[in-house]
Amino acid sequence: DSGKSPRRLFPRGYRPVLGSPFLKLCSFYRCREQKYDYDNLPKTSVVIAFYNEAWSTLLRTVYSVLETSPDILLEEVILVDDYSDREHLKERLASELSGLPKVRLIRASKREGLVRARLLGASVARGDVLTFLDCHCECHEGWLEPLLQRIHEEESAVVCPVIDVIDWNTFEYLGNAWEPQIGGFDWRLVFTWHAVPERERKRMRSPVDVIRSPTMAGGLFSVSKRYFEYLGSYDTGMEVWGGENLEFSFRIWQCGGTLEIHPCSHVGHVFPKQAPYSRSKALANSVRAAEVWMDEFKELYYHRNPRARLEPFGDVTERRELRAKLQCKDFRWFLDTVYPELSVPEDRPGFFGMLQNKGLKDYCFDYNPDENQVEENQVILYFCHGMGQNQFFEYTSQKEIRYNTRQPEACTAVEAGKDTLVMHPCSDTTPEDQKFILQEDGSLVHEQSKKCVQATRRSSDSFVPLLRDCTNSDYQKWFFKERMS
Ligand code: UD2
Ligand code: MN
Repeated sequence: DSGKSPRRLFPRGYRPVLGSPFLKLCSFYRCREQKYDYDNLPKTSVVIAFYNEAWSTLLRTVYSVLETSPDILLEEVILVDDYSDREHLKERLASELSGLPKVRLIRASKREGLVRARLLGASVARGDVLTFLDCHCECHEGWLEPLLQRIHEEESAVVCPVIDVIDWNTFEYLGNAWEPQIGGFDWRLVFTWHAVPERERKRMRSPVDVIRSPTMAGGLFSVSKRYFEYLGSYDTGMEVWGGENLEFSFRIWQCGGTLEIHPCSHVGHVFPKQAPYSRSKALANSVRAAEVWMDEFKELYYHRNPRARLEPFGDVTERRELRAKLQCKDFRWFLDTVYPELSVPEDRPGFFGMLQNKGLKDYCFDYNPDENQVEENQVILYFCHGMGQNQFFEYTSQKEIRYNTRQPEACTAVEAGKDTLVMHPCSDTTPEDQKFILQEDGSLVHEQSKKCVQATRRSSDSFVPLLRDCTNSDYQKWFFKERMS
């Protein structure tokens, strides 16, 4: 944040890294050959909401839009200040921008959060297409044309660029070494990235065709202004940050639109390691999305995040009315048709939640994929906390003890000759070493070895489940509990 005008903080003539899979290579060359119908493409208003952003990243975003967008396609750049209080974003920013063509700065009169800040920008936009960007981006040559071309062809398409990575420490444009990834979510309603599935590769007519994506990351996309309004723009009951990306994604698909990523459009983004504001509203926002769009599947979310069920989420009547008015499809249709890769838990009553021991009271199965545990991927026992997450397991009708809170899903297994419980990838047909029988009396028998899972001391203050010869001990008795009582 040196204070100097960053005329060119981004590398000139940057080209994405080659050497990755087929699709990427083909699209790289084919994208450069694309011809666009400039005279007939719609013009766009670029809307950038910001809250307390650093000077250099904010200006880098603005200058890169101006330098990479063909004049004829760019109506204006609307910066929306979401009631920032940092000094450099006051008069100094206004004067920096005042000399720039097409750039408008508007300010919220109170903190609105990103949803209402973006809508404030959209409400004054004059272009036919709205293009939303985060305030720490760098647009890459040729980023805009494919987005507008696609919307010109199909008004109900909502189109995202490929999001390249800008390094959080060095601000270097790292690009995207692999082919584009698409968006999904896990059952905590956290956004996830995935490889393009085989069925989608088959559907694509060429390497420069759009890639359909079940969800979007949220920050970077173009949408016809008229279609955005038809779809009900955003849920204005959502505060600050989070949840609006999944809500909008569900709504686009369920109400008849398509959500796509254009492999020829690239925009870099600084993925924040920490945000300049609290993100505690994300939970309520996600609950609003679940309550309006997910039908009975919202229960799968509540099971994995019991706090969500208790979170006050305000009134969603109007959003439900919108759903009825637009005659949107149900969530089962979305899962079956748009996101068949997502495995849908069974959650049979009595067979999900904390897996608690009877002898070692208050201790539960616990699996933390992020933490380096004594043995890799080992299941441990920890004080039952009732918060779902790392202590949420599901016993399936396929006899698996599944961890399906996050992706990738994992299944409890015992390797041949060992006595520790570890998590392995699940598969469509359950491997023998992943089968457990939960008996009426609470015994948990590993089917292959015929041994019982027993709560066992590992050190003075830590416990693990291990396979032992079956006895009638309470340390070998287990039961599922949905919440703390
Ligand atoms: C991702 C999205 C982001 C948004 C978010 C979920 C990308 C690259 N980013 O988080 O756009 O969808 O998921 O909500 O897809 N802002 C305000 N007011 C606020 C808070 C934020 O104007 O109260 C602005 C902020 O300055 C930024 C944008 O909203 O321009 C998104 O916020 P972020 O960059 O902190 O979110 P990010 O990228 O972690
Ligand atoms: Mn961002």
